[in-house]
Amino acid sequence: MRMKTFRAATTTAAFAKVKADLGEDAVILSNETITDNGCKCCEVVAAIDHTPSSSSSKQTRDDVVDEALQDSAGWQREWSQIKSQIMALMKPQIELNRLSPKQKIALEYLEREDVNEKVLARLYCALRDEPKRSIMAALDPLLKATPFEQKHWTAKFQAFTGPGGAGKTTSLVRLALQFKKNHPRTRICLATADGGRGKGRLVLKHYAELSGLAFREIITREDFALLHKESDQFDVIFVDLPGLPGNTTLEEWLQLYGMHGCRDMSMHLVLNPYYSEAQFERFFEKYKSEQLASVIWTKLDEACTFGAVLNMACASGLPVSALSYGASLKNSIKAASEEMVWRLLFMRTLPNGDIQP
Ligand SMILES: Nc1nc2c(ncn2[C@@H]2O[C@H](COP(=O)(O)OP(=O)(O)O)[C@@H](O)[C@H]2O)c(=O)[nH]1
Ligand SMILES: [Mg+2]
Repeated sequence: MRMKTFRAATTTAAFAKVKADLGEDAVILSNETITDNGCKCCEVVAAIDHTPSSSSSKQTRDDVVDEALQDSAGWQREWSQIKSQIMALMKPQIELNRLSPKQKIALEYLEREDVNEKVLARLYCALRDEPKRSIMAALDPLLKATPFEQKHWTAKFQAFTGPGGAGKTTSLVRLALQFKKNHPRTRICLATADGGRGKGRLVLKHYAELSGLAFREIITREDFALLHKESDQFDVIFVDLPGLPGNTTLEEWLQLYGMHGCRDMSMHLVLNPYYSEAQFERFFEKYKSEQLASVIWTKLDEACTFGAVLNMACASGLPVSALSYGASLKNSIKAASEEMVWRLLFMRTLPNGDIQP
């Protein structure tokens, strides 16, 4: 048996080191938060029964590329066949002449705004042969908003997840400060699980100190268990989660940190509207979780179409809770309403009234 100790700023980073060095079969013997040179970090002791095989090192780079392409080419061919068959089945059924001229214009407009084919097909089914039905009547059931206000979001833990750079830390700080402004006596804690020494951690710490909010770090599952135990002293705890590395899914990450199934937690997925369709599909797989409760859209000021907001609402069934439209800390995020989203989609109007070119 080979035993080795790994240290890293976070549990995720330490586990990644274990995987890279000892492989998938490594057994974790301990996982603790320790202090190293005055900084908190995670120490994992792992062991493996055998020496990892080095057969892969005999492969040349060309072998590896060939092997990967062989696999993916077959898979991609199959997928694109399925996709084109589905589209071929659907397309002829979308007969635009079964819509009124007004409905047709609305559908064509939404297509230009990057509303995807699945959503357009649903709208078409709701409108066809009903020339008097308004586009809004068909759209209404597809998208809901639950404004990010204290009365709507009552769980003790409000966690922010999503890809790196999406605007999680920024939105979290802005929304926490809004809670504080609207209800000054609320006992708020800002907790970071995003990298022991990362920039997000410093931002959160800075604003917590500046605004008299409590601050906690979550480096291992022990830290979260501890925070959970002391959670009675806070009314709300905002948790900043990291962008997840590699193939790690949100569910796996939550299991690792003991947050999986935490009943008193609402999780908000932070996204930008200008990712590609393929990227959205990937994020959808990576971040899907029973614990997700809403989507927060950020960087609206940098987007030129907003179809993604509707696409995501239809695919996930999640309400939109906040809309962010600027890098500055003040006046750049609003608790979402359905009207705001429709203005965004149909008039390219941001929640502050600015119109996107
Ligand atoms: N233009 C614009 N920039 C934003 C917005 N929200 C966040 N940012 C910027 O995006 C960058 C990444 O944000 P951050 O909160 O650190 O992302 P995280 O990695 O998801 O935590 C920062 O420079 C933010 O100032 C927004 O709504 N509009
Ligand atoms: Mg961050």
